[in-house]
Amino acid sequence: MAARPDTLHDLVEKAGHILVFTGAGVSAESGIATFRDALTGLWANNDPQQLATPEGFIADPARVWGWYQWRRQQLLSREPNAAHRAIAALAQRVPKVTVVTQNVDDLHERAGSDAVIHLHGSLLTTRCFDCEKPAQVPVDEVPLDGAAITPPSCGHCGGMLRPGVVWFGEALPEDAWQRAVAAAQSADLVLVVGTSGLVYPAAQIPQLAWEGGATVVHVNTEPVPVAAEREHSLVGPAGEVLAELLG
Ligand code: BV8
Repeated sequence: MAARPDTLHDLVEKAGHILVFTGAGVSAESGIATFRDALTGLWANNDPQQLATPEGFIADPARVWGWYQWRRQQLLSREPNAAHRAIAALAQRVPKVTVVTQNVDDLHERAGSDAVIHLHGSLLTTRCFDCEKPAQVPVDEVPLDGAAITPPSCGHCGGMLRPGVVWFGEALPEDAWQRAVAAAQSADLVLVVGTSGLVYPAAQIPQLAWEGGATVVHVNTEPVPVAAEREHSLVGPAGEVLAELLG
């Protein structure tokens, strides 16, 4: 349903608790490829859903570790975009804003959002694949696009280090999940920004909020089919749409 923008502006002004639920599309204008985009360079012939799994890591640790090191390197040279900044600024004028992201980058934090809930972990953390102890690994070598890099060994048990992200087939962090569910149950407005809604259980969060009586506004470069009342689709790049809606 295409709501008149002024009614959506009213909803933002009157909201007590806004839940902002983001996916890879919110970072697209920062130059970070989304999951659905063809992987760039030498990764083009790899399927992220094969690489982003424990099985993919066990099968070829150097290829998976190299991919994540390359992605970390890319992230260090990227900046938050207007969408991240509009979301961060929202917290100055709404009593409560909760940001729940599927993304593993730190662009919401670098734009100024606090207490961001990461359902799929973080590209910037590392832990041991075996003993699960956290580890610090600099992105010192500049991995070439597509370079395979042997993962470092754990200082405690000698196991292989892995990125601190949630892979397909792995459980989401329980605390993050519970906090996201609680936010969905108490929000009165949900902005769903830049997600294809294909990955579960994360994709349940906007639905939970809608079932709790919230109004859901999708922001996406593609129209999102909206079947119910209290659901709207705004089409366009998140940076432009959010600057207009939240400006
Ligand atoms: C689990 C970290 C169980 C890694 C990622 C039903 C219930 C539960 C599970 C399942 C289920 N069905 C299937 C499953 C399994 C699986 C799953 O969902 N598979 C999918 C593919 C069908 N789920 C899991 O495996 C999850 N774990 O269920 O565990 C369990 C329980 C107990 C014990 C053991 C196991 C774990 C899933 C987490 C996977 N990890 N990321 C990494 O990043 O390398 S997911 C990955 O996809 C990213 O996090 C990404 O964010 C996420 C979702 O994708 P999107 O964010 O939506 O990005 P996408 O590219 O798809 O879309 C971008 C959108 O933006 C598009 O709509 C585009 O139009 C739009 N856009 C583009 N540019 C812009 C824009 N919009 C606005 N402005 C723009 N400029």
